[in-house]
Amino acid sequence: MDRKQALAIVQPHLKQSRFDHTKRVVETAVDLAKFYNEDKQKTEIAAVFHDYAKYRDKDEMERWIISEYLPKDLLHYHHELWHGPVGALLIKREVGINDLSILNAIRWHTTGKAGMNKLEKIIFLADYIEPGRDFPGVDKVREQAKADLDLGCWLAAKNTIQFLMSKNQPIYPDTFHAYNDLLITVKDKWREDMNGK
Ligand code: DGI
Ligand code: FE
Ligand code: FE
Repeated sequence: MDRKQALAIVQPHLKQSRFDHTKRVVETAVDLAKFYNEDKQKTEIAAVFHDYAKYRDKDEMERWIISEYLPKDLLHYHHELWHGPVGALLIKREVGINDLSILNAIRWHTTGKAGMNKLEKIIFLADYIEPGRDFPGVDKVREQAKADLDLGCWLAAKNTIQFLMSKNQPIYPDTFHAYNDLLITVKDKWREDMNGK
């Protein structure tokens, strides 16, 4: 499946504005994939389908979480978090994509998690920094994304946590786990830098 075919499959599932966002995420993710040596085709497909389930009915997503092997604690958090894990499941079922690395990148794209691999980090970050985003602090994250993938993801997780806290919103534990895990990596690099200079 190439990018064009994938976009044609996803389009009917999205509003125009979400489809435009998706195309920008694809461009951004492919850019990062080139920069960080990730497989271009996998990156493209993961990016195209990352928000596949964004407009599924809340009750339908709830039923999938209950009936399938998905983390039940999701039900105690905002339904905005469900479209990643449910999306991964539905893309496998409805589109027939079986590549686990693609499915996992989609699954974790909203919350992140500890121990993300390169493709997971690229989709997580591209979704945050695509040129249509105007989150507070996003320009700094864009800058860092090209300096260091882990630093970019860490800043994105940090900003999201700060934003959600400022709104007194609950935060899914995997987002904290992503933040903590990336912080260790980032700190190790800072230490190396300081020793090397
Ligand atoms: O689907 P998108 O709008 O492109 O972006 P997304 O998949 O990152 O999810 C959207 C929102 O989910 C994001 O703006 C913040 C919100 N959200 C709610 N609770 C949490 C959360 N995001 C994270 N990372 N962790 C949470 O616990
Ligand atoms: Fe999303
Ligand atoms: Fe998105």
